[in-house]
Amino acid sequence: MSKPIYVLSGPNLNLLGQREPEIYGKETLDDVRRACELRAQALGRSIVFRQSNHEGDLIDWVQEAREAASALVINPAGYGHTSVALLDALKTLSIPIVECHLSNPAARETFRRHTYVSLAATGVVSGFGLASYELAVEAAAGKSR
Ligand code: CA2
Repeated sequence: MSKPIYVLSGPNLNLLGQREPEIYGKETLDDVRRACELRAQALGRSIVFRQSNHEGDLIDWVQEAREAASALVINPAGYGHTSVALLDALKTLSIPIVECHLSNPAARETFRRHTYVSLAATGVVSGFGLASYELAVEAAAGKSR
């Protein structure tokens, strides 16, 4: 049995479905969790799905994933654009890392064009709403065992 794929979401994503549906979609984070579980199950894999508004929680979970996960999917949200500490944690992993965004940050404000997380990511999925997470889980499963 493989280790689970960790699926981590950063700040404000707990509000998904309640604000700015034209950018982030109308689904809630619980809908995203269910979709990821189903996609992982179809691939014979499992997930650990967590969200936090706190940078330190995300860093602790990335460190946990070093031993406990087969691959990591992360939507770092705003911290992707700001957090060298999160990048440093990600760089300690030797498992595949898939960066995931609901929107396409490259098509938005210029400050969203750079993410520190991309420097550690195996690949990036952006712009497909909830399906970005499903595709990211699929990519993570395909890159790990
Ligand atoms: O498109 C994404 O998934 C982002 O990671 C979302 C971040 C943003 O800072 C990134 O540039 C792109 C923002 C998440 C905010 O989440 C909200 C959810 C519901 C309502 C308002 C914000």
